[in-house]
Amino acid sequence: MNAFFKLNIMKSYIIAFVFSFIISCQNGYKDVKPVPSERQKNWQEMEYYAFIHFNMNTFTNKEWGYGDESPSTFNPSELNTDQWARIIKESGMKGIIITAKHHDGFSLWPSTYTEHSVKNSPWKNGKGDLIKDLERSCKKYGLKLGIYLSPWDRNHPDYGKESYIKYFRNQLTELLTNYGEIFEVWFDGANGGSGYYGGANDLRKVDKKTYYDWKNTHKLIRELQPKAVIFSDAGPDVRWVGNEKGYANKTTWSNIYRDSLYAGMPNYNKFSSGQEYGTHFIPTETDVSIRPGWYYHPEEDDKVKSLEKLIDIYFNSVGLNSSLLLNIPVDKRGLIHENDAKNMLELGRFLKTTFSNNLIKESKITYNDNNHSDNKLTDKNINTFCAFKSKKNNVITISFPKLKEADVFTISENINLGQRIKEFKLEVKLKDKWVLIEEGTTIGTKRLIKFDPIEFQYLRFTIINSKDIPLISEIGLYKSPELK
Ligand code: FUL
Repeated sequence: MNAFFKLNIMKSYIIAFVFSFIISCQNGYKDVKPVPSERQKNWQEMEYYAFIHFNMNTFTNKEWGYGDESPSTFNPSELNTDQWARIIKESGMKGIIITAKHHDGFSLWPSTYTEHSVKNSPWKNGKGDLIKDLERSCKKYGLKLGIYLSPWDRNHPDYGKESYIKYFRNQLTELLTNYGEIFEVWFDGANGGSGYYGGANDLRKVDKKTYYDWKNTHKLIRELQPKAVIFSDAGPDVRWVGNEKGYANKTTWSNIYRDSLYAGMPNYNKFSSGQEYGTHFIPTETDVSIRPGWYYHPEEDDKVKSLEKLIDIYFNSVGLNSSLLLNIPVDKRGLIHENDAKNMLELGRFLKTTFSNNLIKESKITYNDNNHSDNKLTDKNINTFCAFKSKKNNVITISFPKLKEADVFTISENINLGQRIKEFKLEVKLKDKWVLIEEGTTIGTKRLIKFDPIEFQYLRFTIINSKDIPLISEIGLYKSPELK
């Protein structure tokens, strides 16, 4: 290679290096990979949204239908998607994910690819389209719409064969082209087993790793709905928290070694806290039902989770670097039951009141390294943040001119530049002594710390250890309303 050629290669290396450095630096701070995609950033802002399990099982009083149910069984008497959307909106949620098709294969829209759908039900004389109704109601109430399409179909004769994948993608295409913008596509990990399968009544097992050819299904979704996040145990955008109780892990890294995961894998929950050095950014979603079952069962009318329980779930999901997908089992009438509505609305009011007044705005904020300007931490903008100078022992101190009562502390990292914090503690000064309120590990998008109401003048938050210099976007201190 001659000298001229070598020089040119070196030049292009230098240009590429400078260019990638510019790209990876925002506001002068280098990101710590992996970082969220645009669609993940938008999704992450939603925090709290509804799941609706309403389908054939609502009418057969089951959790999992076999696939042999007659479409004539689906017959809600007062179905009103506006009622769902109004209550969900008033409860403070940002969207709705609907079970368009559950494992029994019944489709809530008049799919052209199957007879097993609302088009053969008595509801609206077979002229109804529940997904269309819901799309309209979501628009009316300013909510986003998401779709649950079960990969497992116990009705379809081809389930287990290659031809079923074509059917699955055809249905997906209908859902992703006819109902406006979809914010999330939800794929269940439960698949393969006994079923009706068009009358075969047999057992069909599939290789969960390979059968669905997920790579090409994801490609299709990206083409049809580029802004939608895709959920499954393995992501690629949002992953399962690993339990259905409503509780995220105390340690939750959004980073994970994605290639070690697949949907429906055994012992999934072992991976649910993520890994500090995971290669992909895939935050968790916490799904839980407001009742014991996912579907409506009249015998559970008095088993709706209480306000206290729902608050605890909210703080342990949204407050642990996850999102909360709260399931509402719509009843046989096609309405959110009064008992569920009551507790959902109470939670909405509680959250609204709690987070309406950030007491930190009345305080003076100081930092151990004097490197910051205050208002960045309370402006509700993730892109304005405080960067510390070192990775260890950074302290934010909050001082009030006189005693203040509070019981909730919140803190957020600028995850757009990568999740970093791995150890922290929160203390308040009582009678000249620092008293520990909470110590923990990860923060990520949001950490909510709830403690017994306490009066104090000084509070300090110490970021003990961090992967790289911590970038803090927001902090908050609140006093929640008393529960009656
Ligand atoms: C599970 C399903 O099998 C349940 O029926 C429900 O849909 C839940 C959200 O996911 O895996």
